[in-house]
Amino acid sequence: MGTLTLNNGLTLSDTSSFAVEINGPTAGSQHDRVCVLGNVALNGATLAATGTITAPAGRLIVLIDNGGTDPVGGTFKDSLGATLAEGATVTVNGIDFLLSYAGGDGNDVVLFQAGAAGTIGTAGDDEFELRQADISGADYLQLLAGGAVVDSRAAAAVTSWTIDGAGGNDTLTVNYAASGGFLDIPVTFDGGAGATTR
Ligand SMILES: [Ca+2]
Ligand SMILES: [Ca+2]
Repeated sequence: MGTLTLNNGLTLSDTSSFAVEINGPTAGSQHDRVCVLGNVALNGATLAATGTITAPAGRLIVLIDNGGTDPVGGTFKDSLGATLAEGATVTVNGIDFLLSYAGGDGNDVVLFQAGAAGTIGTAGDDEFELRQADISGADYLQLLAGGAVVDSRAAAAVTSWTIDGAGGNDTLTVNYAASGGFLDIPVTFDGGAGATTR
C-alpha cells in the first residue's frame, strides 16, 4: 500500500498484472497510486483491484497519475481476459466503479463510483463544468471540478445529472464547445444560494 513514483514511464505487458489495493478514497494510506513521468503503456495487462473499501466510497480514485499531457496507451483487461474499455465496470469489495483512462486532469487512469450521476461539492467555492467529450469515437459526459475530471460516464447511460455545490459560492458551466458537442440531459444544480434547473 502506498504511492510509487516512476520517472521513466510505465510499460506493462499483456501477461503482467497491475495489482492495486483499494481500502478507502485517500491515496497512499488507503489505496495504491502510481505517479508516472513519461509514457504509460498498459498493453492489455490485467487489472487486479482488490481491497476492503466500503460504501460510501470515494467518488474518484486515481490509480495512475499520468504526468504531462500524453494520453494513456492501451487498456487493461479483467481477470477473465476481457478488455476493460473506457467506462467499463470494475467491482471492488462488491462496489461498482467505472474505469476511465481519461480522468483526473484528462490523462489519468481512475475509478469513479458507479450509480446515479450525482456530484457533491465541497464547503468552499467550487467551479464545476459539465461537458460531453469524444473519447475514441464515443461520447462521455464528464463533470469537472476546479479543472479536474471528477466523474465521467458513457453519455448514452446518463439520463440526468444532479450537482449539489454544498457551501460556498459555486458556479456551473455547461460547456457545449467540448469535443462531444451539445449535450441534452436535464441538469439540476444547487449552488447553495438557490437551485437552478435547466
Ligand atoms: Ca495527469
Ligand atoms: Ca461548494
